[in-house]
Amino acid sequence: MAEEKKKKEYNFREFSTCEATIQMLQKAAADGVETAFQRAAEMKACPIGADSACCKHCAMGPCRLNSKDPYSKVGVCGATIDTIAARNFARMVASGCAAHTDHGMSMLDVFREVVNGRIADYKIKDEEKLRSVAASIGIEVEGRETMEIAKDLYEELERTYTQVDGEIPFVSRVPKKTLETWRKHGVVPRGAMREIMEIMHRSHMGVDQDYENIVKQCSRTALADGWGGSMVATEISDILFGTPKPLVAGVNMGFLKEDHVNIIVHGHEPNLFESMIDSVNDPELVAKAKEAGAAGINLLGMCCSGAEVLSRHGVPHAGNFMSTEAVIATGAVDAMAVDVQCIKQALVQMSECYGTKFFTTNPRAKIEGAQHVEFHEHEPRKCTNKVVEMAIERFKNRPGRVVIPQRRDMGVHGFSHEYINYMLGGTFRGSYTPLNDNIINGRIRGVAGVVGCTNPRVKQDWVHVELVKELIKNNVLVVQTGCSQIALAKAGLMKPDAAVLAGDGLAEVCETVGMPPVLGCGSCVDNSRILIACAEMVRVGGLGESIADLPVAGAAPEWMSEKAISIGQYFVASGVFTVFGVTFPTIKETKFHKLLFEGLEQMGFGKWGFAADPYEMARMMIDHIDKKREALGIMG
Ligand code: XCC
Ligand code: SF4
Repeated sequence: MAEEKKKKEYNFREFSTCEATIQMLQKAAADGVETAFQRAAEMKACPIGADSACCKHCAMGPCRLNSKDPYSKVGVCGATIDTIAARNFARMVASGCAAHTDHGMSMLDVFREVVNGRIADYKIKDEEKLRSVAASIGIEVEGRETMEIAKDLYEELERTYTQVDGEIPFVSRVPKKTLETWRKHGVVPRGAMREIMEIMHRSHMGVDQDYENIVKQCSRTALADGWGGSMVATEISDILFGTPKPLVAGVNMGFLKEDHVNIIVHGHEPNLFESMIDSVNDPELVAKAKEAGAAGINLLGMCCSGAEVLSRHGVPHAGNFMSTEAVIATGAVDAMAVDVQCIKQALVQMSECYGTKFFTTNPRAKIEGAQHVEFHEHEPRKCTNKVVEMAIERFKNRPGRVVIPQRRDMGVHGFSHEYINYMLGGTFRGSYTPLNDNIINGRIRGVAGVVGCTNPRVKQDWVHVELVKELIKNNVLVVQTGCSQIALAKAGLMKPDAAVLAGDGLAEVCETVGMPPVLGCGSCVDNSRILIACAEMVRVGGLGESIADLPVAGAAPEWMSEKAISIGQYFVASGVFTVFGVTFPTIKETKFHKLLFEGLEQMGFGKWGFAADPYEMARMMIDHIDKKREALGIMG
């Protein structure tokens, strides 16, 4: 049977549009190694699960309802399709929110120890950012010492997690009218721990069985992610490691170097990466690498922490989520170190096949068969030095042939919300700011956030790239994060000269400012930068009073993770029309689906949309933007 599997022929061009990935998938197949693309092709998605029509919340079940006729049956306890789907959705939000907020909490832990003087390896690098974040939540900054402010900031931000009553600190950044909508519906988050606990409780068997009420808690929990945990992760990372400013950096597998010791860091929390940067630049370790016959040590990122250091320091990025197995097939990766989230268990086996040293580093995320070298923020270099040493060892004894796809894509990355404000902000042109002005005068039709994963159920990168091309062609400025940003970087859209692909109005703005039509903002927690940019657009004026009034839309065209659902829900709850591709975990003819796709908008929130086709997705987003423009009286 296994033999038969290996012989099966695939057309790898159907799996991906990333040439480097295709080349490596072909190589892996020739080497007899299987990847997620083949596994997805062989394992059809479960149709009942895809429709979210099953429940396994208790041992009277699991209960399966009928997707074709969803109201024809109920679960053993009597749960309806709306209850079951809403509860399943709630648990996705809970898990996604937990991932981002736990990441934010790790950052806050490091920050606390830096402030207390117990961590020497990191320091407050961006004092200006520290002051502006503190001021934004009402901490006095005038004439005060940095460390005093930092202590207060730590204490305030801890409330994002631990507060049991009241509102999380960053609601101070939410436009007044948006916040009023949240208060009216009782969805202002108290603290992330409380919201996640409550959503888990409410989705237990026999508790909340009113889908509308469940969706309220979904919003409250998701907002504790977007305006809570994710925002804390972004802001603290900026304070400790520097706020990104645009820089030219490279993406793709061609940045692996055959004559160097190659190390990839893949995951989500920047701490590991920052210390790895120090280790690979340590003269002693560089000397060791040279002794071993290497020309030097070469560090690359993958997935979100990669997107973060790409934005922050210009460290090259090897590829997005669906390239993590493929890159190992190059044989050039001497070590891969991972921390948390989006790490395929299959990477361990893949690494074994190609002799890559694979390390887990976070106590939260061990993988059977992987070597665990634990990373501790108090002595981070112990871990990262060891990984470098092991990588050098592997370089000395590279087992197989090395094949590196010669693709390198340069582009501009690092658009923090501060920089977007600076670039398109100021009050020197007209009554508002150039961004708002250009939206009002119609040069820019609106702004779209295109974000999220890649997924082997669709052709890798293709949906992202086609959608974004269609949007900019129609004068919609695109902001990006995560794996989507990497897809567009590989397609060359992060270069200022990509403005030729934009409509006349957007192209003119890009040429005037010298920016690309697609702005890369960093990792998935950096979606919080997009929220802040939206709040700023409202604050500046001329585009309505709440985020729901703005001519903006969001999309995750190739999503796969529960984190994406949490992100989608917090954008929707913040007032943004958000379209997902691939599949959506609801049945169209149900009340729950109608609430997500229509009802929420009538309540003053945004709403969900779904389209698998990128052109249809673009049309939906542009129609929405036009509808908002019309309501603002700025049509045409
Ligand atoms: Fe993961 Fe964050 Fe999705 Fe990429 S985009 S597959 S969540 S790495 Ni965040
Ligand atoms: Fe079935 Fe209800 Fe138990 Fe879910 S909670 S498994 S629907 S009996």
